[in-house]
Amino acid sequence: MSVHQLWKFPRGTECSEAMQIVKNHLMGQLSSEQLAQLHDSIWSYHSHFVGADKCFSIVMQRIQAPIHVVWSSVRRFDKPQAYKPFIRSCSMSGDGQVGSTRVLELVSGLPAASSMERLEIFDDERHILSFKILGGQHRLNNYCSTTTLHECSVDGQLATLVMESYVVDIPAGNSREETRLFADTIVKYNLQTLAHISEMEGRHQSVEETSS
Ligand code: A8S
Repeated sequence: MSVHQLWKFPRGTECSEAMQIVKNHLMGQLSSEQLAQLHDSIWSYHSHFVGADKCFSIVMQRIQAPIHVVWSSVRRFDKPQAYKPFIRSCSMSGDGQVGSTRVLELVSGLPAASSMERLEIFDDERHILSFKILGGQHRLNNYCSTTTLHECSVDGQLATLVMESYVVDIPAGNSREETRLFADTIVKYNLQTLAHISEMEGRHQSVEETSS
């Protein structure tokens, strides 16, 4: 069984099997100590129930900026274009809490024009955001993603580990691998942009702190 065929088992013996799949996937990128620390979060937020016609993936990004700086961009459900370069505009309905929806217009040149999305989980304290795609002009039906942020340190400096996992229907005429490659490319690009702007903001804030 590979990572994209992960099943969410009830807690118990099989649970460790599901965890193992995610862990194998993240192994090269994290030490076993870090994996142990992230165990509960991976289990609760990143091991999804995945049917045969669906595709699952998890992407990680280390950011050399404190967690509050990274979260200040991720938490803005009304402003995803701040770090998602393919989004041209966003209009949100609701108060920014769970159940709020947003309609996105995308930049040109993509095989997609718009997306309608609903906020599913929003936890300001634990730094968790999850949204689900309800519709739009694109091919990623029933896309549902969860992003969690984790404090870590890189060379003794406060840093952030971002984990983003998703489940999506495999479109007719495409393979699971094609679907995963397409969505992973977008998610990785978003997270690299998030790293770039957070690291700039983090440096800006630490300069202000030392000069004040
Ligand atoms: C996100 C993640 C993804 C967004 C994809 C994968 C999308 O916004 C783009 C192109 C598509 O074909 C699908 O966190 C869709 O936003 C850029 C419109 C959903």
